[in-house]
Amino acid sequence: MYAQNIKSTGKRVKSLDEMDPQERAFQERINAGEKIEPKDWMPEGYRQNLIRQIGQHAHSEVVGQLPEGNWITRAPTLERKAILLAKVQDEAGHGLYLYCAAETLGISRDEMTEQLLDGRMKYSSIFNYPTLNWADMGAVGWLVDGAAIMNQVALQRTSYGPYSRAMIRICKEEAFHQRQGYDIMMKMCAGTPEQKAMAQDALDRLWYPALMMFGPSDKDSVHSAQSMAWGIKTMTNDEGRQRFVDQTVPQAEYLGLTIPDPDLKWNEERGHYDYTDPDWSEFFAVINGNGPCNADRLNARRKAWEDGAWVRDGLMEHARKKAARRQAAE
Ligand code: BYC
Repeated sequence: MYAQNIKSTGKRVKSLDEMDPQERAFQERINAGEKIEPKDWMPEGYRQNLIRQIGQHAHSEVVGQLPEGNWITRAPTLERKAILLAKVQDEAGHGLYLYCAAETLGISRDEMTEQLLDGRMKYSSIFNYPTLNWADMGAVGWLVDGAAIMNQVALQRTSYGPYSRAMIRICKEEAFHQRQGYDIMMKMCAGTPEQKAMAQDALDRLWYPALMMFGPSDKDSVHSAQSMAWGIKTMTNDEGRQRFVDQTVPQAEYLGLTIPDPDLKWNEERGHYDYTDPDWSEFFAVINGNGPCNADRLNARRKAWEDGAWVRDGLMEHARKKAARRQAAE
């Protein structure tokens, strides 16, 4: 795969012959399917690209708690409340695994947070859409976690060891998240006509934002060619999106819901569904800070960071005193 144009992106990456010996040895390890570990030599571009992707992924997990956290107090039953609470706690844990994986590349969590708050780092576009009612909790679990897991299953094979191991743990929990969302949708679709209409409305609003989670179309993807050559990504954005559509259409049929795409149809020749792409101008507006909830999400993160300053300061002071005591005893 390396040293070729990724057909759809047209972006070219270096061939083995164009690499210096160290870079070439690194690329050969990747091509042989070896994992790269934190103390191994790696090209600076590999390190930076991983920090970008893992950092964004970590921020997405943490920001992703906001739209669902909003519904914990309003869950319709004690059981639903307990399940949603557990799911939102899992997202916090996923964020922590991922921040730790990024830290092995030489960036601190404080730096990543600063970069999020000043706009240098992104988080997933999907969390810039509001969750308006309980049906959205079903649709988020079903579609958003469904899209996330489709991407993350592929990332279990990523070339960087700490990221790959974090993904394996995360995928186990993510499968439960997707099922709990689908379970809410099943309940609502078997309920009153009003409940089924709420489920359809949630699908109508979240379908295209879920498709956007896989990133821009391959021809507009900036990083795919190099990330695929380095084994950071193991599928392109359009491949992931197609897999998600193929998996989700039969699930919508089972629920008796209609995907909001009049041109969606099975293509016998390709062995896949044909579908309509999202509105890419909306996608770029959202990732550039102009989605419906961008300001709210960042304000919530900023407030949490500022309100937590005394805890971080206290922990640092405690660590400093402990180290000083240890040193005095030696
Ligand atoms: N949203 O070159 P491209 C979850 C940016 S959360 C925002 O194709 P790449 C969950 C991209 O960063 C799931 N930005 O990028 C949590 C780049 O901009 P920069 C989160 C996006 O990285 C709680 C530019 O567009 N999952 O599981 O090769 C509750 C060009 O894109 C998006 C991950 O983060 C987007 N959707 O491919 C429930 C998975 N798409 O950085 C669920 C890890 C693209 O140059 N990430 N951009 O300024 C990936 O797999 C890849 O980063 C992507 C994009 C496939 C998302």
